[in-house]
Amino acid sequence: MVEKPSFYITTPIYYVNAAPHLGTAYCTILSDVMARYKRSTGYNVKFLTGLDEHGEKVQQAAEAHNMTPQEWCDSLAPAFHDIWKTLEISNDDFIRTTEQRQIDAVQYLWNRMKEAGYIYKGSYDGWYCVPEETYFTETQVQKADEERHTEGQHLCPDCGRPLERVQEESWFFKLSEFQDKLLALYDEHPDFVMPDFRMREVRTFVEGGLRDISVSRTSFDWGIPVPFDDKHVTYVWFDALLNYATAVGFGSPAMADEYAYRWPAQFHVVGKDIIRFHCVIWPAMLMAIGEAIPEHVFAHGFLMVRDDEGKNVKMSKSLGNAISPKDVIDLLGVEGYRYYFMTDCVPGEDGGISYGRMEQVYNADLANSWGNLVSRALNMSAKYFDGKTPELPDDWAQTQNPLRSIAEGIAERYCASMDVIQYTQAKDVVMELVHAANHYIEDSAPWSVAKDPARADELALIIANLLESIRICAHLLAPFLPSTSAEVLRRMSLEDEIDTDDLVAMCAWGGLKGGVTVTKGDALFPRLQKK
Ligand code: ME8
Repeated sequence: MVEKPSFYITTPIYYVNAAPHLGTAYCTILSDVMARYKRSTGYNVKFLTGLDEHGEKVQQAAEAHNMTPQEWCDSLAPAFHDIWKTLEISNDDFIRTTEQRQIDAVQYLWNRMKEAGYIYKGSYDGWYCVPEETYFTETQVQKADEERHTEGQHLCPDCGRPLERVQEESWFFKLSEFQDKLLALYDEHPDFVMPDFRMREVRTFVEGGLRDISVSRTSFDWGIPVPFDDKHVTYVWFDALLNYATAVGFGSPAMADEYAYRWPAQFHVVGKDIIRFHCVIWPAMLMAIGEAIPEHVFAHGFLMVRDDEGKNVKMSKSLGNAISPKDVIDLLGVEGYRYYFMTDCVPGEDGGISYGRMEQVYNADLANSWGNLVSRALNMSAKYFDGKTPELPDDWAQTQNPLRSIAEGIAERYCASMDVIQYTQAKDVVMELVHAANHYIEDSAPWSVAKDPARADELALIIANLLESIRICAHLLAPFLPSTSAEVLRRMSLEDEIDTDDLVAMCAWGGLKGGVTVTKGDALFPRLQKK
């Protein structure tokens, strides 16, 4: 048997400084849709998410709650597991950086780095932003302070929060030696960073020159000890980035086959805030120890809240405009939630979200179009064909009709968008068929055809064309609406098609089963009423 190709996709591992929020859920659903889509197109997928549990930020959050860092992490981890389960996240693994596998891998990394000659001991004297877990030089801070007129206060150039002065002995990683190699990587793989405009930003940054980075700390102890210098703990990002390799067996002799099969990853999905770590530091770390570089880093934008004047503002608790995942689930249900964020926010760009828009998208696409189509077609089939799909002649699928024309090549067009995470476009491809099918009902008026027994074959064909369109759309919508699609297929007695691994073949016109039970069922997406 030929082994399926591997597709390895990851989300960032989230800090356990607070409960999961809409932004972390957005990134995780984005990755989940890709994982589900790839499973349906014949890949053996590994989808990883997890938690970033070390570092000063987590230690401070624990102290603020009178807990040890480990107790604090253990107390928050279930909230992440729960929300991912609720949101139908299909991850195959969940890594926590306090697990033994990560400690072993990070210590192995240190030894490999030392052997390769890319680390050295020095002393760090500069600024540190704890919320961002990022170092800044004197010059960077001065420049940002001047621009912001901070009146002598030193604030983080990225997030604007107060900085900490750090003066300590530290191990350094020779990042400065990787400028040319990184530029060569970007030249050879222009889609290493997606979308394009992010690739250009990364290149410009690297062209500006790279400095060695401090990768260990001595002023606190919540981290993985450096194996040959136990006064030092690993800088949280040097630890966190490695999680992607750890989870597929980096450094573990027992997992050598798995590592060979899975590594490098196909996609790291991250937010735009952590691009430099993933597109500069991470590939340089891998180059230093001679490991393969991941194929793509996809950077998504941030969720912004649309205010009353239609302007996008950052979602924040202090502005009082933060929306919690639970609020959205209460309004739209889990499937409506997934559909809204995946099809209405353009991946890669900042997304302006609002309750008004959520209701609009839900009602227009899910209640009035998709839900309504399924309900009308299934009802008519059950009503006119005695609770069944119509009995069909062998050649029924050869007959030309407007739906069949749209369905031809639909899976290929959809895949072209899905492969590059253009979900909004992929959704438009499917919706074209959904809308056409709704129009087809009006145009063909099955209720009048049904009145004339002489037109029974015509009626069977109309209903078959509708059901076949629904079958295809259910498959294509499955990554966004997994439960709904499974339910639609079950209602048409097509349970064996759920979880297909050959989407394109599955979407070829003509797969409908004739003469099998059809279940009407409840409305899939009841219309939201204006409050
Ligand atoms: O950075 N809109 O973890 P983190 C969309 N531990 N996405 C958002 C968002 C928003 N408003 N706010 C956050 C870390 N995110 C590190 C990662 S990986 C080796 C280590 C998402 O908990 C976005 O994907 O701060 C961002 O990159 C991620 O949450 C940061 O999560």
